[in-house]
Amino acid sequence: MSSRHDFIRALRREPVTRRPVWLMRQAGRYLPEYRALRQHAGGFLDLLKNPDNACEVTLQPVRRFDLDAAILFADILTIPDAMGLGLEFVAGRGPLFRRSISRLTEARALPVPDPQTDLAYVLDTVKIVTQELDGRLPLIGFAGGPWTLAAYMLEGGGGAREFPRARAVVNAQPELVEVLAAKLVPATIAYLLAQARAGAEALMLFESWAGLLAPEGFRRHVLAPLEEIVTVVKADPAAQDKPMILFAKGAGQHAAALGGLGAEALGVDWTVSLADVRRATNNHVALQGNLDPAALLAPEDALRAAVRAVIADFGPGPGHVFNLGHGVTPDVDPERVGALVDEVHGAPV
Ligand code: 1CP
Repeated sequence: MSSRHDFIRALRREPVTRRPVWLMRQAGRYLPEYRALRQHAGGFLDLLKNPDNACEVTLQPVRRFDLDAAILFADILTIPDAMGLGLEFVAGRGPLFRRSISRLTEARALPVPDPQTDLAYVLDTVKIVTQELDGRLPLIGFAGGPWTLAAYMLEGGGGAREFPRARAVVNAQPELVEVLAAKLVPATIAYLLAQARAGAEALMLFESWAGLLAPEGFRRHVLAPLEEIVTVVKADPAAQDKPMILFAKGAGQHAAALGGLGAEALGVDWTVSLADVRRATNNHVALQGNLDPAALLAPEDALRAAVRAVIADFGPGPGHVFNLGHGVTPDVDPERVGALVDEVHGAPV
């Protein structure tokens, strides 16, 4: 079934009326209206777990800018939280869990959450947002990739960007990562399908810490679980016509393998060329990306030139969703985001 949304059409590599654009972390701290609501609500978790607040935050960027998709305001850490790890959010330190996992017995004892009960707040947000959008824009549902979630669960605390504990486990006790994946894969499948049933029109997996792994670990802990998720989700009538996007940050050299997992699109970070990824994937998948997020800190002329350079790098033909190579940072001036969107939409398709 064809879609009238350019975003969905681009993910299927169909012709578009203009190049679609949305930005990772388009909702967030760079928006004064986000900071105000967050303060009023009490904190990040009070935004996340309250569907009316989460809906409002989801809609803030699409009200302000002419974006082509909304992304559900939630977090990838909702699944480990629902497994009982206890998500906390400490200002200045980011997310962390009250409990971490260090033993096989602890991993084996983790429950697989039922999204209808354990993540009802997310599904309620999807329903409310879908109602509010009323078909004007598609909503992106998402989940974290199993490796990235496992890395947080093994590490426990936030702020440890290099994940030393998680990487030690990959080397010393890879079966612990696999036991976690055996819980996270079915949990993620159920979660994504529930979001699709609640109204999400595209589904994205964030494997944000894929770049930490050596090639063998990447195959075992990133490719294999993602393939299982994509295969099962795609086989379900609830999600058959909902394009999937895989974003494995720092994994540009694995583009060919990622492109063969069955998802319609790959998210691409800014360290690789879209033209190279297109070649590596034989032009069989759509690409989403990949402006360096720091370009939003440059003067407007330089930003607009950087946007045109990404578009030129992608080259002719359908299948490009413009995005950053990672999220909008809190220090960005919202006016720059407006200029970016304007430049993308003004470019020829
Ligand atoms: O107010 C605040 O300070 C909260 C900052 C914040 C926000 C806005 C966090 C905490 N999460 C979110 C929302 C969020 N997280 C979205 C919403 C939709 C949007 O993009 O607008 C999404 C898709 C995520 C996904 C997410 N959370 C990822 C994957 C994407 C990425 O950035 O790589 C990751 C790694 C997280 C964990 C997380 N949650 C929050 C922070 C600060 C982090 C990163 C922590 C770390 O670096 O370890």
